[in-house]
Amino acid sequence: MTHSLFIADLHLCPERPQATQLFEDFALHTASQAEALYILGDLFEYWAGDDDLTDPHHARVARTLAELSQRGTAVFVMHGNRDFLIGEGFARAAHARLLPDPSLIDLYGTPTLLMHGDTLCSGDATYLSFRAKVREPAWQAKFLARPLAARKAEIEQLRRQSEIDKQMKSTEEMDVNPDTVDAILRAHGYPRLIHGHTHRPARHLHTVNSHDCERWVLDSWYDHGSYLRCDAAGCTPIQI
Ligand code: LP5
Ligand code: MN
Repeated sequence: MTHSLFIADLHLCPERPQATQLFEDFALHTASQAEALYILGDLFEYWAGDDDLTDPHHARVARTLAELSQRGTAVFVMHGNRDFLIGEGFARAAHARLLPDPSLIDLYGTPTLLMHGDTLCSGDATYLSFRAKVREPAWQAKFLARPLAARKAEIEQLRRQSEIDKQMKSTEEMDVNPDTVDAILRAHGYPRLIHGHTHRPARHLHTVNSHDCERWVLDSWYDHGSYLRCDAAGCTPIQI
């Protein structure tokens, strides 16, 4: 049956080669049977700019996606909070299309909203002000003009700071805000919602203005791989 697959939060990096191997096996044996593969953010542990395709690990991931696309599966990539600097250079190398966040698609007759999920965590004020800054085109142009090694060093520093900050945040602060989810569902005509980011895989039901909306949260790829398979009959989460 015609179907599409959804993944997020793989956090691929040279330091965890098993995850990259798992992703390659998944791409070429499982995703290649699907009509489309949607990567909803944080494919990489972090992305310092498309010139980082000189890293053999990153080039290998792009080649895998390009091969998947050549075998007939459409590949879509959405930015996550770790890899929002992915640009057209990566998209070209991976034969992928960059998807805006949010994107509303018709998934076998069911309107489905795709997001990374970070903007749903509206209680995380320090993160959201950081996000607003680094999503400014002028800030990005200035950052990308710096040497790659300096950018990577700054990102490593930021990663450490983020881990410290997260220890001071509550679980609720770092999870989605239910009112924000309801507002997004209302604004988009009560679709199904699929997102990642929180690493809390689940199926939730939101009843908004008497409309029942399904919300799927994708799993991360730390201990194992996982994907959501959707066809005209519905969606099923699968661990690998
Ligand atoms: O990623 P995760 O899930 O662990 O945590 C996120 C939020 N953290 C981040 C930071 C990323 O992990 C770091 C990698 C980003 C690479 C981007 C490349 C280009 C930018 C380079 C800038 C130097 O996204 C975390 C959330 C959590 O999700 C849950 O939703 O809480 O947010 C934070 O921890 C952010 C802090 O609260 C605020 C950090 C401010 C630090 C400012 C340092 C100065 C940087 C200069 C930039 C203007
Ligand atoms: Mn994320």
